[in-house]
Amino acid sequence: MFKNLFRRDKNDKQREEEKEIEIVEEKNETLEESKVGFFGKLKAGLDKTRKGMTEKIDSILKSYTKIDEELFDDLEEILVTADVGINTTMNITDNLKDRVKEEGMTDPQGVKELLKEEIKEAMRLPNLSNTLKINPSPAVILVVGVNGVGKTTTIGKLAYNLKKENKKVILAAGDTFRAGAIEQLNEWSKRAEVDLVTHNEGADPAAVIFDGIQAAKARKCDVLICDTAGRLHNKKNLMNELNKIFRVVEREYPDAQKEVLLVLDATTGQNAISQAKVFKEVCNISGVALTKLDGTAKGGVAIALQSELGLPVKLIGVGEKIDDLQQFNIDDFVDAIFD
Ligand SMILES: Nc1nc2c(ncn2[C@@H]2O[C@H](COP(=O)(O)OP(=O)(O)OP(=O)(O)O)[C@@H](O)[C@H]2O)c(=O)[nH]1
Ligand SMILES: [Mg+2]
Repeated sequence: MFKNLFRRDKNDKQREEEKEIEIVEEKNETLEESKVGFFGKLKAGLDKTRKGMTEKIDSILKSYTKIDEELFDDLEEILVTADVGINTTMNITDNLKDRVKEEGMTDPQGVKELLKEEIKEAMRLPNLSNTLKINPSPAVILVVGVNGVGKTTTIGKLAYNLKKENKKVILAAGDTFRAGAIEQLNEWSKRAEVDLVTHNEGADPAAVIFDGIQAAKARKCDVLICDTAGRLHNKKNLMNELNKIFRVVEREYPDAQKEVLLVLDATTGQNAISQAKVFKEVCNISGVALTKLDGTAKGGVAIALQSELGLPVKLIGVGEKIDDLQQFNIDDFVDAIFD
């Protein structure tokens, strides 16, 4: 009797364990699937950059029988054309030449793997992380950038992603300047199912951010994301306007994590780099969201931003849909371009 009971117990236990194993396997599969989905989307989004860079590199390397100076010149041209930037390109190829010499490499085909490693190395920044500064909560993300780069869209997508991670998110419609901007953010807040704080068109942006902070505190939100106007300023006006907002955040939310996220449109290539330089002079940019990578061969901009300007790319836009924003990761990014 006891033996039977024990046996039944044991069988039950075994069944439970088997069930657990099944569940774990299922979970791993979904993890695998989402990893494949993530990487597939990244690869698709970087398709044009891959064609402009890796396919050209492949055909150049095939056309050489030995590694010489001319080969490096051709590689440099490809990198510069992909908007990697001249200084970064020179650094990468100088290091590449050293590595080729060190390893006594003679086959041009071997250069590709070394180049990939050197690009990753050039992008690695000491003491800088590619992860958004939002933990532990609460956090404020101020989203800045010029006209039409994708600020509002990126905010909508980011709110959606954070909500999926069970974070309580609130948006503040700090772009009170452009007609229709508040309504556009309202649409995104509905899609992402997060709250929104607004004032009327023409109101003081700093007052909207102030109210956003009060709402975030009262509703115990994890992340407050603030939209700002992308009007083309001169440097002084831009500085004054942003500094007013920063002062409100510092005063009203001193304990919150602060991320100043500069949105740049990858399709504008070197222009994006110039914008980054101006914003860097005006305020403390802590990260970049690089949008519209899906529509351009200029994905090399990400390499220049990291390596030349020391600005960590934190998010990348690979399409217009709500789930087309990804966290940036150096290895995934370079692998997606090269593999
Ligand atoms: N293909 C593609 N389009 C994008 C991406 N991100 C934004 N867009 C598009 O870029 C356009 C401008 O986006 P907005 O979010 O309105 O840009 P903004 O910076 O807020 O513009 P202003 O408010 O006028 O300063 C929209 O048509 C978006 O759909 C992206 O990653 N890929
Ligand atoms: Mg906008």
